[in-house]
Amino acid sequence: MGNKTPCNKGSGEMSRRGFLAGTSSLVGAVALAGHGSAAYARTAAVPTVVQGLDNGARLPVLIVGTGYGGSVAALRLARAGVDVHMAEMGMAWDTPGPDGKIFANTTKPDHRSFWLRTRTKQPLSNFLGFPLDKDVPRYTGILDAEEFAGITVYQGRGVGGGSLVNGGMAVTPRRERFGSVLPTVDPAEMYDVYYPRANAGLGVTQVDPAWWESAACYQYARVGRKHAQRSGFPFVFVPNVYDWDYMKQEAAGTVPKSALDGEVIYGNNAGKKHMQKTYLAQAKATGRVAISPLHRVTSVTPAASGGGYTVVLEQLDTTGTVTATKTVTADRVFFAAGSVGTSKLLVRLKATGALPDLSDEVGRGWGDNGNVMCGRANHMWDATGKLQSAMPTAGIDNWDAGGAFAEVAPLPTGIETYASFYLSITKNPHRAEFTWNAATGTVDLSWQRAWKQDSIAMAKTIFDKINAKEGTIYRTDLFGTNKIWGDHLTYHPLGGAVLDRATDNHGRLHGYSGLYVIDGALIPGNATVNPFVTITALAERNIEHIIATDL
Ligand code: FAE
Repeated sequence: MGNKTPCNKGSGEMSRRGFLAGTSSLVGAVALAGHGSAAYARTAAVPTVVQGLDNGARLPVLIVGTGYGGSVAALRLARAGVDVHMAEMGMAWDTPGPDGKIFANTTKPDHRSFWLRTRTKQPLSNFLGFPLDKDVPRYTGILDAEEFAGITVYQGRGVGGGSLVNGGMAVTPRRERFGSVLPTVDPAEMYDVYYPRANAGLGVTQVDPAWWESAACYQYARVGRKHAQRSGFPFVFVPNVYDWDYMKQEAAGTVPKSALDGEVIYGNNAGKKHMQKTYLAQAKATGRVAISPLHRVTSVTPAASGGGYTVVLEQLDTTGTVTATKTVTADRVFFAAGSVGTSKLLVRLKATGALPDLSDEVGRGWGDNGNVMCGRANHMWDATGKLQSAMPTAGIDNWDAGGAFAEVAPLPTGIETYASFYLSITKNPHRAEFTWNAATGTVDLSWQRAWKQDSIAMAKTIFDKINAKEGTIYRTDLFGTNKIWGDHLTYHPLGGAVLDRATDNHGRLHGYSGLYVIDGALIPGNATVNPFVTITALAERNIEHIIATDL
């Protein structure tokens, strides 16, 4: 397949540190440089979004949020004959900007990249000693870096939720580990019915191994495999929702590049099957699903008369200013605002008296999926490739022995970095709680930065050994200066309205009939792998039961 990156022959004579020093002047130009691209023709079909949510409307079902849980609920309810309205605080992401593209490039963040920030907050904040963040106009952009006292939680904002910004890694946990993920759910029904249903609905497939072995854009992953195997760690291929045929055409230069142009955390203009192309497209096809983007739900309380719930929504413009406040009545409300969104909303509604009878378990059991990041500096003969597909395909599984599953992640800077980069998911035991802070009128999260030390220790069971075997060192330039570990963040918030604690065993909130949680808030803090397949499968399980018994 074309675009093979030439090996940097002869460069082994240079020392690694010499290289790092020598290239530092390139960073501003290269790591921040855009990948020039011609006008882009949109290839994706997206659902028609209905803007018109009328003040005073009466709705059979309102779904708060349009990520994995919300989209599953919308499709299944609509197919069961129920009219559904979805409120989404983020944008529709169906209209190209002035550059002809819907989404911004990872190496060139702009106003579209961040949710209501005036300066970017990139997960990898530095490169070769240089800070990467820059000023951007405040806009309802796609990636929210939500800051709590001890952790920054990255989340997708827009129709499709996290599916818009994530790496597409679609991992079903090993069955023998499922008991720790969702202890009250029967593994047989999940592995026989709901995981297969979720994988099919999401369009999950595996990269063609023969192509992978020769593709220049996966040289970084092959180096990751070599190092893992030489240290005796199991290396596993991981499915993804990316369209591999499209990626092959990207590599051949016959279609506009997306994953091979580094696109991922600010959206993919092609190739990735995010929810707008899968569940939401099918939901739209029923004719029963309407979506209101830039509508943020702020209150849910029992209606004064006639049953159901009074729901208050703020309509936003793209600066985040509230332009209208609407009040509707919904017979049923599904909370699908993501682990953080749902938890914050429920904790506030309970504390402020809108839903006082919610369980005391609301807000508890939140975890970061044990996320911790690091990079390793390879020798010059182990180039990882200047062309790196932004879609990961593989991981190192040391869960049983060391409590860590490490995704071999891309570092798509457009230059040869000689770096291997990893996002580890670890068996971190700590769980935090969301609480209402009446003084500030906000919801706090009790996560402590020091708790990440457990995750670091688990990740080190893999990377200390690989470094010792390979004679290599950790990168210290990616998360600050002289800082090895990305221990300040998570991509995988889970919990806060845990299944069979804050809700019954199918997501019905205790205390109120007709209120449900159907997103990552149900999972008690750790999925042992990347979480969206489990969130989707659990939503499939719960909505089937709810449709059969409640509707
Ligand atoms: P989510 O997808 O977050 O959807 C919630 C939606 O609700 C969002 O669109 C919000 O804007 C919206 N919302 C929130 N509050 C309100 C409100 N008050 N009113 C109206 N709307 C609201 O929830 N997971 C994987 O399995 N594999 C990966 O490769 C992977 N990579 C990731 C990379 C990045 C950079 C990030 C940020 C996440 C990644 N994840 C990955 C995590 C994954 O995207 C996440 O677990 C799911 O998106 C969570 O799904 P939920 O349905 O819980």
